[in-house]
Amino acid sequence: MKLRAMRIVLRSMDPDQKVIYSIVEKFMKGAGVEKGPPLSLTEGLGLRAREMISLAGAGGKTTLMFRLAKELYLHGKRVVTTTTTKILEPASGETAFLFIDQNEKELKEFVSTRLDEYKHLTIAAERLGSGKLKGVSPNLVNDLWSSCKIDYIIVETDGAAGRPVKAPREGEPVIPSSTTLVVAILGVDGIGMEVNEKNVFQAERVSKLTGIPEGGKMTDEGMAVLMTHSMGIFKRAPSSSRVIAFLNKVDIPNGKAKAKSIAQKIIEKRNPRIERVVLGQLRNEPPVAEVIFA
Ligand SMILES: Nc1nc2c(ncn2[C@@H]2O[C@H](COP(=O)(O)OP(=O)(O)OP(=O)(O)O)[C@@H](O)[C@H]2O)c(=O)[nH]1
Ligand SMILES: [Mg+2]
Repeated sequence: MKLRAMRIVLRSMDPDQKVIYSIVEKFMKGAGVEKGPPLSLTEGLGLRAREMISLAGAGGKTTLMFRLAKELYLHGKRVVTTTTTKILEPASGETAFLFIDQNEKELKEFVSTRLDEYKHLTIAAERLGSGKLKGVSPNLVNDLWSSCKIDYIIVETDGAAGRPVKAPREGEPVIPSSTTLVVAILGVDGIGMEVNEKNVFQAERVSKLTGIPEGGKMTDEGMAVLMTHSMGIFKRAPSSSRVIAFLNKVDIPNGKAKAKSIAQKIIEKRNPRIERVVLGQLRNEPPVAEVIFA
């Protein structure tokens, strides 16, 4: 068994098994066994053969959406990217084709007839003046999922105005009910930031949930509360969906240590919905730095 794969197994084992495997792992390290290949996003997120993936939170949703779509596209999958809120218009190279139409029937017709040709389509309802695209209804996303031959739909379901930390407002995130996997994202650069409207999205709500006063500094505990609280990042995740916590930007100075301390606090909170914590660096290689199983 490859060393990395073994670490992943270790976290979900009973204590006796863990001891035995730890010994084997130490032996393999000592014997100079090479580390397994870096994890892809598909492996890190534990994606199944077909998924509707909803992205919520702050600090990397759009970056994750297009990076994951590219990875899946390169593996020959049929992928649709879209949003139920707003996204920045994809740069050239981020999507094979961008189709914009306010008429949902037209959008559906385009996906069902052209996805085989393009393999990756981004769809939206409208181009907004701000360089952003207005998204589609969650009903359309559900409809596409049930009626078109799509391997993966990736949906940005939340907005944070570019900040690394947020607390959702009433009605956020807008997660389609057929979602199979919710990826709840926070940027680890949020740790140490002053909780104010400039740094975090919805500072007042963040303060209320975490107990950190406005003007105080965000902590690892505060980030873990935002991730795990019933009114936190993955609120409104359908009960049938899996949930993964994704701590992004571990490439920043001290980022991995920050991410690990948040991950530790998340695991301690034992939220039964969170199946794993992924430490990510979406603008670097490899995109998955580590996976910690709850
Ligand atoms: N250092 C670093 N920066 C990143 C990483 N991933 C994303 N970013 C940057 O973080 C900022 C926010 O990323 P987005 O992907 O736009 O985040 P978002 O969650 O979609 O943000 P909103 O749509 O505004 O809610 C951008 O400037 C990205 O370039 C990363 O892994 N490391
Ligand atoms: Mg975005």
